[in-house]
Amino acid sequence: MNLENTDPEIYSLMEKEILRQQETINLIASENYVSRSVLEATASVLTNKYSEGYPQQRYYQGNEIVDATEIIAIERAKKLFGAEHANVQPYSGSPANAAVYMAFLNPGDTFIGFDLSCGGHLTHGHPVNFSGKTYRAVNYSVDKTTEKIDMDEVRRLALEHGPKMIISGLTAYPRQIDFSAFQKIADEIGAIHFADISHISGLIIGSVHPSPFPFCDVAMTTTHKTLRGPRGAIILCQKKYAKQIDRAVFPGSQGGPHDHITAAKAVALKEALSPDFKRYAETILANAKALADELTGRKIKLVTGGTDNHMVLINLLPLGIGLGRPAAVALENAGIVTNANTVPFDPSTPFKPSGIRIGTPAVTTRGMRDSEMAKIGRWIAAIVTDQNNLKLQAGIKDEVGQLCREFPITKYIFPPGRPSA
Ligand code: DSN
Repeated sequence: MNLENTDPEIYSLMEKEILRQQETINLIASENYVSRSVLEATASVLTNKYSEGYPQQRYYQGNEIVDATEIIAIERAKKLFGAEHANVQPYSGSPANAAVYMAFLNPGDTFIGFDLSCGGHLTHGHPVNFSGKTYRAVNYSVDKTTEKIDMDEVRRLALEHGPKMIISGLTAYPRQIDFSAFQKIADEIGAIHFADISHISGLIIGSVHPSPFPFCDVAMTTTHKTLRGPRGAIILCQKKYAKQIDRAVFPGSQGGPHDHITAAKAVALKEALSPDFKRYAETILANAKALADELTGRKIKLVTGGTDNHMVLINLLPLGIGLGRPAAVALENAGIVTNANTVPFDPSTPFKPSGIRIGTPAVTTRGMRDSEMAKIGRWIAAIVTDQNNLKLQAGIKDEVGQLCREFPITKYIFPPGRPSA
Protein backbone atom coordinates (compact mmCIF):
# COMPACT_ATOMS: atom_id res chain seq x y z
CA MET A 1 0.00 0.00 0.00
CA ASN A 2 1.44 3.37 -1.01
CA LEU A 3 -0.37 5.13 1.80
CA GLU A 4 1.79 3.24 4.24
CA ASN A 5 4.79 5.18 2.90
CA THR A 6 3.24 8.56 2.11
CA ASP A 7 1.13 8.98 5.23
CA PRO A 8 2.03 6.41 7.87
CA GLU A 9 -0.01 8.29 10.46
CA ILE A 10 -3.32 7.84 8.62
CA TYR A 11 -2.31 4.39 7.36
CA SER A 12 -1.72 3.18 10.87
CA LEU A 13 -5.08 4.55 12.04
CA MET A 14 -6.77 2.64 9.22
CA GLU A 15 -4.94 -0.54 10.22
CA LYS A 16 -6.09 0.02 13.79
CA GLU A 17 -9.66 0.46 12.58
CA ILE A 18 -9.45 -2.86 10.70
CA LEU A 19 -8.33 -4.44 13.95
CA ARG A 20 -11.14 -2.75 15.91
CA GLN A 21 -13.73 -3.97 13.42
CA GLN A 22 -12.21 -7.46 13.46
CA GLU A 23 -12.03 -7.78 17.23
CA THR A 24 -15.44 -6.38 18.17
CA ILE A 25 -19.02 -7.48 17.60
CA ASN A 26 -20.80 -4.75 15.68
CA LEU A 27 -24.43 -4.45 16.72
CA ILE A 28 -24.98 -0.89 15.47
CA ALA A 29 -28.30 -1.37 13.64
CA SER A 30 -27.38 1.09 10.87
CA GLU A 31 -23.91 -0.28 10.05
CA ASN A 32 -22.62 -3.12 7.91
CA TYR A 33 -19.50 -4.49 6.21
CA VAL A 34 -19.33 -3.79 2.49
CA SER A 35 -17.79 -6.28 0.08
CA ARG A 36 -14.34 -5.88 -1.37
CA SER A 37 -15.96 -4.97 -4.71
CA VAL A 38 -17.86 -2.08 -3.12
CA LEU A 39 -14.66 -0.93 -1.41
CA GLU A 40 -12.77 -1.08 -4.72
CA ALA A 41 -15.34 1.10 -6.48
CA THR A 42 -15.29 3.54 -3.56
CA ALA A 43 -11.52 3.86 -3.88
CA SER A 44 -11.57 4.28 -7.69
CA VAL A 45 -10.37 7.09 -9.99
CA LEU A 46 -13.98 8.20 -10.43
CA THR A 47 -13.28 10.31 -7.36
CA ASN A 48 -11.30 12.62 -9.68
CA LYS A 49 -14.30 13.72 -11.76
CA TYR A 50 -16.83 16.55 -11.66
CA SER A 51 -20.19 15.88 -13.29
CA GLU A 52 -22.86 18.37 -12.22
CA GLY A 53 -26.08 17.56 -14.00
CA TYR A 54 -27.46 14.22 -15.15
CA PRO A 55 -26.41 11.68 -17.80
CA GLN A 56 -26.12 13.37 -21.19
CA GLN A 57 -26.89 16.73 -19.59
CA ARG A 58 -23.67 17.68 -17.79
CA TYR A 59 -22.02 21.00 -17.15
CA TYR A 60 -18.50 19.56 -17.62
CA GLN A 61 -16.93 17.60 -20.44
CA GLY A 62 -15.35 14.19 -20.03
CA ASN A 63 -18.35 12.43 -18.55
CA GLU A 64 -18.82 9.52 -20.94
CA ILE A 65 -17.76 6.94 -18.35
CA VAL A 66 -19.56 8.68 -15.50
CA ASP A 67 -22.76 8.76 -17.56
CA ALA A 68 -22.56 5.04 -18.26
CA THR A 69 -21.90 4.31 -14.58
CA GLU A 70 -24.78 6.47 -13.35
CA ILE A 71 -27.22 4.98 -15.88
CA ILE A 72 -26.35 1.46 -14.67
CA ALA A 73 -26.88 2.51 -11.05
CA ILE A 74 -30.25 4.12 -11.91
CA GLU A 75 -31.49 1.08 -13.84
CA ARG A 76 -30.45 -1.32 -11.09
CA ALA A 77 -32.13 0.80 -8.43
CA LYS A 78 -35.38 0.96 -10.40
CA LYS A 79 -35.36 -2.80 -11.02
CA LEU A 80 -34.53 -3.66 -7.43
CA PHE A 81 -37.35 -1.63 -5.90
CA GLY A 82 -39.85 -1.67 -8.75
CA ALA A 83 -39.72 2.13 -8.91
CA GLU A 84 -40.42 4.27 -11.97
CA HIS A 85 -37.60 6.75 -11.36
CA ALA A 86 -34.38 6.77 -9.35
CA ASN A 87 -31.96 9.55 -8.46
CA VAL A 88 -28.69 7.99 -7.28
CA GLN A 89 -26.81 11.22 -6.53
CA PRO A 90 -27.72 12.10 -2.90
CA TYR A 91 -24.66 12.26 -0.67
CA SER A 92 -26.45 10.66 2.27
CA GLY A 93 -29.80 10.34 4.05
CA SER A 94 -30.13 13.84 5.49
CA PRO A 95 -29.33 15.67 2.21
CA ALA A 96 -31.64 13.26 0.40
CA ASN A 97 -34.47 14.03 2.81
CA ALA A 98 -33.75 17.75 2.41
CA ALA A 99 -34.11 17.32 -1.36
CA VAL A 100 -37.41 15.45 -1.00
CA TYR A 101 -38.81 18.22 1.22
CA MET A 102 -37.57 20.86 -1.22
CA ALA A 103 -39.30 19.01 -4.07
CA PHE A 104 -42.70 18.91 -2.41
CA LEU A 105 -42.85 21.60 0.28
CA ASN A 106 -42.34 25.33 0.64
CA PRO A 107 -40.82 26.77 3.82
CA GLY A 108 -43.55 26.93 6.45
CA ASP A 109 -45.59 24.07 4.96
CA THR A 110 -46.79 21.33 7.28
CA PHE A 111 -45.66 17.73 7.22
CA ILE A 112 -46.13 14.81 9.57
CA GLY A 113 -43.27 12.59 10.69
CA PHE A 114 -42.34 10.08 13.38
CA ASP A 115 -41.16 11.54 16.70
CA LEU A 116 -37.41 11.07 17.25
CA SER A 117 -37.80 9.88 20.82
CA CYS A 118 -40.20 7.12 19.71
CA GLY A 119 -38.15 5.90 16.76
CA GLY A 120 -38.20 8.56 14.03
CA HIS A 121 -35.21 10.32 12.51
CA LEU A 122 -33.77 13.74 13.30
CA THR A 123 -34.74 14.88 9.79
CA HIS A 124 -38.37 13.86 10.32
CA GLY A 125 -39.13 17.21 11.92
CA HIS A 126 -37.05 17.53 15.09
CA PRO A 127 -36.98 21.18 16.22
CA VAL A 128 -33.14 21.40 16.24
CA ASN A 129 -32.90 20.06 12.67
CA PHE A 130 -33.43 21.94 9.35
CA SER A 131 -36.59 19.87 8.89
CA GLY A 132 -38.17 21.26 12.04
CA LYS A 133 -36.79 24.77 11.52
CA THR A 134 -37.79 25.20 7.87
CA TYR A 135 -41.15 23.48 7.87
CA ARG A 136 -44.02 23.10 10.29
CA ALA A 137 -43.47 19.57 11.55
CA VAL A 138 -46.10 17.63 13.45
CA ASN A 139 -44.93 14.37 15.03
CA TYR A 140 -46.82 11.16 15.65
CA SER A 141 -45.62 8.81 18.36
CA VAL A 142 -46.46 5.29 19.55
CA ASP A 143 -49.23 3.77 21.61
CA LYS A 144 -48.32 3.95 25.32
CA THR A 145 -49.22 0.30 25.96
CA THR A 146 -48.09 -1.54 22.83
CA GLU A 147 -45.29 0.94 21.99
CA LYS A 148 -46.26 0.43 18.34
CA ILE A 149 -47.07 3.24 15.89
CA ASP A 150 -50.60 4.38 16.56
CA MET A 151 -52.19 4.67 13.09
CA ASP A 152 -55.30 6.21 14.63
CA GLU A 153 -53.11 9.04 15.93
CA VAL A 154 -51.47 9.43 12.51
CA ARG A 155 -54.92 9.77 10.91
CA ARG A 156 -56.19 12.12 13.60
CA LEU A 157 -53.14 14.41 13.17
CA ALA A 158 -53.46 14.23 9.39
CA LEU A 159 -57.11 15.29 9.49
CA GLU A 160 -56.41 17.99 12.07
CA HIS A 161 -53.32 19.57 10.44
CA GLY A 162 -53.85 18.84 6.73
CA PRO A 163 -50.14 18.23 6.00
CA LYS A 164 -48.79 18.39 2.46
CA MET A 165 -46.68 15.33 3.20
CA ILE A 166 -46.77 12.30 5.48
CA ILE A 167 -43.54 10.45 6.25
CA SER A 168 -43.51 6.76 7.03
CA GLY A 169 -40.16 5.51 8.22
CA LEU A 170 -37.99 4.76 11.19
CA THR A 171 -34.57 4.85 12.70
CA ALA A 172 -35.16 3.13 16.02
CA TYR A 173 -38.36 1.14 15.84
CA PRO A 174 -38.33 -2.66 15.92
CA ARG A 175 -41.62 -3.37 14.15
CA GLN A 176 -42.89 -3.40 10.59
CA ILE A 177 -44.21 -0.20 9.04
CA ASP A 178 -47.69 -0.55 7.60
CA PHE A 179 -47.07 1.39 4.40
CA SER A 180 -50.52 0.66 3.02
CA ALA A 181 -52.16 2.21 6.10
CA PHE A 182 -50.00 5.34 5.66
CA GLN A 183 -50.96 5.42 1.99
CA LYS A 184 -54.65 5.25 2.83
CA ILE A 185 -54.36 8.26 5.13
CA ALA A 186 -52.28 10.21 2.59
CA ASP A 187 -54.87 9.45 -0.12
CA GLU A 188 -57.70 10.52 2.17
CA ILE A 189 -56.27 14.01 2.61
CA GLY A 190 -54.44 14.32 -0.72
CA ALA A 191 -50.97 14.39 0.84
CA ILE A 192 -47.70 13.09 -0.58
CA HIS A 193 -46.65 9.80 1.01
CA PHE A 194 -42.88 9.77 1.56
CA ALA A 195 -41.39 6.48 2.78
CA ASP A 196 -37.97 6.78 4.42
CA ILE A 197 -36.84 3.16 4.07
CA SER A 198 -33.18 3.74 4.97
CA HIS A 199 -33.04 1.13 7.70
CA ILE A 200 -35.18 -1.49 6.05
CA SER A 201 -34.45 -1.28 2.32
CA GLY A 202 -32.41 -4.50 2.45
CA LEU A 203 -35.31 -6.24 4.16
CA ILE A 204 -37.74 -4.94 1.55
CA ILE A 205 -35.48 -6.23 -1.24
CA GLY A 206 -35.38 -9.60 0.52
CA SER A 207 -39.21 -9.61 0.81
CA VAL A 208 -39.09 -9.93 4.58
CA HIS A 209 -40.67 -6.52 5.11
CA PRO A 210 -43.63 -5.10 3.14
CA SER A 211 -42.65 -2.70 0.39
CA PRO A 212 -44.05 0.83 -0.04
CA PHE A 213 -43.81 0.31 -3.81
CA PRO A 214 -45.50 0.77 -6.18
CA PHE A 215 -48.00 2.99 -4.40
CA CYS A 216 -45.96 5.52 -2.39
CA ASP A 217 -45.18 8.80 -4.14
CA VAL A 218 -41.55 8.96 -3.13
CA ALA A 219 -39.09 6.92 -1.09
CA MET A 220 -35.54 7.41 0.10
CA THR A 221 -33.00 4.92 1.26
CA THR A 222 -29.47 5.32 2.46
CA THR A 223 -27.25 2.77 0.77
CA HIS A 224 -25.00 1.74 3.66
CA LYS A 225 -27.35 0.06 6.12
CA THR A 226 -29.16 -3.23 5.37
CA LEU A 227 -28.54 -2.51 1.67
CA ARG A 228 -24.81 -3.05 2.38
CA GLY A 229 -23.39 -0.48 -0.02
CA PRO A 230 -21.23 2.65 0.28
CA ARG A 231 -22.27 5.63 2.37
CA GLY A 232 -24.85 7.50 0.32
CA ALA A 233 -28.53 7.56 -0.58
CA ILE A 234 -31.00 7.03 -3.40
CA ILE A 235 -34.35 8.68 -3.99
CA LEU A 236 -37.03 6.65 -5.78
CA CYS A 237 -40.27 8.11 -7.03
CA GLN A 238 -43.13 7.89 -9.46
CA LYS A 239 -42.30 9.13 -12.96
CA LYS A 240 -44.57 12.15 -12.62
CA TYR A 241 -42.29 13.49 -9.85
CA ALA A 242 -38.98 12.68 -11.58
CA LYS A 243 -38.24 16.21 -12.72
CA GLN A 244 -38.99 17.90 -9.41
CA ILE A 245 -36.92 15.35 -7.47
CA ASP A 246 -33.98 15.65 -9.86
CA ARG A 247 -34.08 19.44 -9.73
CA ALA A 248 -34.27 19.40 -5.92
CA VAL A 249 -31.12 17.25 -5.75
CA PHE A 250 -29.23 19.21 -8.42
CA PRO A 251 -29.13 22.20 -8.60
CA GLY A 252 -31.52 22.53 -5.63
CA SER A 253 -29.41 21.18 -2.81
CA GLN A 254 -26.25 19.51 -4.10
CA GLY A 255 -23.38 20.25 -6.46
CA GLY A 256 -21.33 17.59 -8.22
CA PRO A 257 -22.27 14.01 -7.44
CA HIS A 258 -19.66 11.70 -5.90
CA ASP A 259 -19.10 9.52 -8.95
CA HIS A 260 -16.92 6.94 -7.19
CA ILE A 261 -19.79 6.44 -4.73
CA THR A 262 -22.29 6.20 -7.59
CA ALA A 263 -20.15 3.35 -8.99
CA ALA A 264 -20.06 1.69 -5.57
CA LYS A 265 -23.84 2.08 -5.29
CA ALA A 266 -24.17 0.31 -8.65
CA VAL A 267 -21.98 -2.53 -7.41
CA ALA A 268 -23.97 -2.89 -4.18
CA LEU A 269 -27.25 -2.82 -6.10
CA LYS A 270 -26.00 -5.67 -8.30
CA GLU A 271 -25.12 -7.65 -5.19
CA ALA A 272 -28.60 -6.93 -3.81
CA LEU A 273 -30.18 -8.23 -7.03
CA SER A 274 -28.62 -11.67 -6.47
CA PRO A 275 -30.63 -14.53 -4.87
CA ASP A 276 -28.01 -14.65 -2.08
CA PHE A 277 -29.22 -11.28 -0.89
CA LYS A 278 -32.69 -12.63 -0.15
CA ARG A 279 -31.14 -15.27 2.08
CA TYR A 280 -29.08 -12.55 3.71
CA ALA A 281 -32.23 -10.53 4.52
CA GLU A 282 -34.00 -13.60 5.89
CA THR A 283 -31.04 -14.34 8.13
CA ILE A 284 -30.85 -10.75 9.43
CA LEU A 285 -34.43 -11.19 10.60
CA ALA A 286 -33.92 -14.67 12.06
CA ASN A 287 -30.87 -13.41 13.94
CA ALA A 288 -32.74 -10.40 15.34
CA LYS A 289 -35.52 -12.67 16.57
CA ALA A 290 -33.00 -15.10 18.11
CA LEU A 291 -31.29 -12.20 19.91
CA ALA A 292 -34.63 -10.84 21.13
CA ASP A 293 -35.70 -14.29 22.38
CA GLU A 294 -32.46 -14.76 24.30
CA LEU A 295 -32.80 -11.34 25.93
CA THR A 296 -36.46 -11.71 26.88
CA GLY A 297 -35.68 -15.20 28.20
CA ARG A 298 -33.20 -13.48 30.51
CA LYS A 299 -35.83 -11.00 31.72
CA ILE A 300 -34.48 -8.05 29.72
CA LYS A 301 -37.27 -5.66 28.77
CA LEU A 302 -37.57 -4.92 25.05
CA VAL A 303 -39.46 -2.03 23.47
CA THR A 304 -42.69 -3.52 22.01
CA GLY A 305 -41.69 -6.85 23.56
CA GLY A 306 -39.70 -8.07 20.55
CA THR A 307 -38.88 -7.43 16.94
CA ASP A 308 -40.00 -8.10 13.42
CA ASN A 309 -37.21 -6.29 11.65
CA HIS A 310 -33.42 -6.12 12.00
CA MET A 311 -33.27 -4.34 15.33
CA VAL A 312 -34.00 -4.80 19.00
CA LEU A 313 -34.43 -1.94 21.46
CA ILE A 314 -33.54 -2.69 25.04
CA ASN A 315 -35.49 -0.71 27.62
CA LEU A 316 -33.30 -0.22 30.68
CA LEU A 317 -35.87 1.77 32.67
CA PRO A 318 -36.57 -1.17 35.01
CA LEU A 319 -32.90 -0.80 36.09
CA GLY A 320 -32.93 3.02 36.32
CA ILE A 321 -33.37 6.23 34.34
CA GLY A 322 -30.74 7.31 31.78
CA LEU A 323 -28.70 4.10 31.86
CA GLY A 324 -28.34 3.70 28.09
CA ARG A 325 -24.95 5.36 27.75
CA PRO A 326 -23.20 3.69 30.70
CA ALA A 327 -24.59 0.38 29.47
CA ALA A 328 -23.24 1.04 25.95
CA VAL A 329 -19.83 1.90 27.45
CA ALA A 330 -19.85 -1.26 29.58
CA LEU A 331 -20.71 -3.32 26.49
CA GLU A 332 -17.94 -1.66 24.49
CA ASN A 333 -15.50 -2.51 27.27
CA ALA A 334 -16.40 -6.10 26.51
CA GLY A 335 -16.02 -5.65 22.74
CA ILE A 336 -19.74 -5.35 21.94
CA VAL A 337 -20.50 -2.14 20.02
CA THR A 338 -24.01 -0.68 20.30
CA ASN A 339 -25.55 2.73 20.70
CA ALA A 340 -27.49 4.30 23.53
CA ASN A 341 -31.00 5.20 22.42
CA THR A 342 -34.14 6.76 23.79
CA VAL A 343 -37.07 4.50 24.60
CA PRO A 344 -40.67 5.63 24.00
CA PHE A 345 -41.68 8.37 26.48
CA ASP A 346 -38.16 8.32 27.93
CA PRO A 347 -38.12 10.39 31.13
CA SER A 348 -34.47 11.23 30.37
CA THR A 349 -32.88 13.16 27.45
CA PRO A 350 -31.62 11.94 24.02
CA PHE A 351 -28.07 12.58 25.28
CA LYS A 352 -28.64 10.46 28.38
CA PRO A 353 -31.23 8.02 27.10
CA SER A 354 -32.64 4.99 28.88
CA GLY A 355 -32.21 2.34 26.23
CA ILE A 356 -29.84 0.62 23.85
CA ARG A 357 -30.40 -0.09 20.18
CA ILE A 358 -28.90 -3.22 18.69
CA GLY A 359 -29.17 -4.71 15.21
CA THR A 360 -28.06 -7.73 13.25
CA PRO A 361 -27.12 -6.60 9.68
CA ALA A 362 -23.36 -6.54 10.34
CA VAL A 363 -23.07 -9.75 12.39
CA THR A 364 -25.18 -11.51 9.75
CA THR A 365 -22.81 -10.39 6.99
CA ARG A 366 -20.02 -11.78 9.11
CA GLY A 367 -21.68 -15.19 9.07
CA MET A 368 -23.04 -15.39 12.62
CA ARG A 369 -26.26 -17.32 13.18
CA ASP A 370 -28.65 -18.48 15.97
CA SER A 371 -26.09 -20.02 18.28
CA GLU A 372 -23.88 -16.91 18.14
CA MET A 373 -26.97 -14.73 18.80
CA ALA A 374 -27.67 -16.83 21.90
CA LYS A 375 -24.14 -16.21 23.18
CA ILE A 376 -24.28 -12.50 22.41
CA GLY A 377 -27.70 -12.18 24.06
CA ARG A 378 -26.37 -13.90 27.17
CA TRP A 379 -23.37 -11.54 27.33
CA ILE A 380 -25.51 -8.44 26.83
CA ALA A 381 -27.97 -9.48 29.53
CA ALA A 382 -25.14 -10.13 32.01
CA ILE A 383 -23.41 -6.80 31.32
CA VAL A 384 -26.40 -4.45 31.31
CA THR A 385 -27.70 -5.84 34.59
CA ASP A 386 -24.29 -5.51 36.27
CA GLN A 387 -22.86 -2.44 34.56
CA ASN A 388 -20.05 -1.68 37.01
CA ASN A 389 -18.60 -5.18 37.04
CA LEU A 390 -15.27 -4.64 35.24
CA LYS A 391 -14.17 -8.22 35.87
CA LEU A 392 -17.28 -9.52 34.10
CA GLN A 393 -16.61 -7.18 31.17
CA ALA A 394 -12.98 -8.35 30.89
CA GLY A 395 -14.02 -12.01 30.99
CA ILE A 396 -16.64 -11.51 28.28
CA LYS A 397 -14.15 -9.53 26.20
CA ASP A 398 -11.97 -12.66 25.97
CA GLU A 399 -14.95 -14.72 24.82
CA VAL A 400 -15.92 -11.99 22.31
CA GLY A 401 -12.35 -12.05 20.95
CA GLN A 402 -12.56 -15.81 20.48
CA LEU A 403 -15.91 -15.52 18.65
CA CYS A 404 -14.59 -12.74 16.43
CA ARG A 405 -11.61 -14.87 15.43
CA GLU A 406 -14.05 -17.59 14.35
CA PHE A 407 -15.80 -15.06 12.06
CA PRO A 408 -13.05 -12.94 10.49
CA ILE A 409 -14.31 -9.87 8.66
CA THR A 410 -11.37 -10.33 6.31
CA LYS A 411 -13.13 -13.36 4.86
CA TYR A 412 -15.87 -11.13 3.47
CA ILE A 413 -14.07 -7.90 2.81
CA PHE A 414 -10.56 -8.78 1.72
CA PRO A 415 -9.24 -11.22 -0.87
CA PRO A 416 -7.92 -14.56 0.30
CA GLY A 417 -4.32 -14.21 1.31
CA ARG A 418 -4.59 -11.05 3.31
CA PRO A 419 -3.59 -11.97 6.82
CA SER A 420 -6.34 -11.69 9.40
CA ALA A 421 -5.97 -8.43 11.18
N1 DSN B 1 -27.49 7.52 12.10
C1 DSN B 1 -28.43 6.64 11.49
C2 DSN B 1 -28.85 5.55 12.40
O1 DSN B 1 -28.00 5.10 13.14
O2 DSN B 1 -29.99 5.13 12.39
C3 DSN B 1 -29.61 7.35 10.93
O3 DSN B 1 -29.18 8.41 10.18
